[in-house]
Amino acid sequence: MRFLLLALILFAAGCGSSESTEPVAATEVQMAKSYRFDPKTIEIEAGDTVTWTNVDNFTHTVQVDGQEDHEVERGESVSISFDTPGTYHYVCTLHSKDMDGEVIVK
Ligand SMILES: [Cu+2]
Repeated sequence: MRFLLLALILFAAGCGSSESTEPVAATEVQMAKSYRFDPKTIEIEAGDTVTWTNVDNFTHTVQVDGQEDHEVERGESVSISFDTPGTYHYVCTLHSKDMDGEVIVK
């Protein structure tokens, strides 16, 4: 019985780390293999700067709330500051079906 309980807890933890959209307190987002933003939803403080780094094998972009589209080639990164609290939706305009996320500014 104890073993079963432990297995269930490990299973739940495993699920949480892979495809979770729970906000993560972070200012670094990876454009991970393949076609993913990781973590997808982040939570920051007003005035923080978020850096997206492309570690995938393809060029991606970061466009926040329909504003300027930043192209990020393999191995490069882009940094954007958020001064005003709110929830900002961002997307890779090249792969908008697969790649999007949110920045929650407190
Ligand atoms: Cu992309």
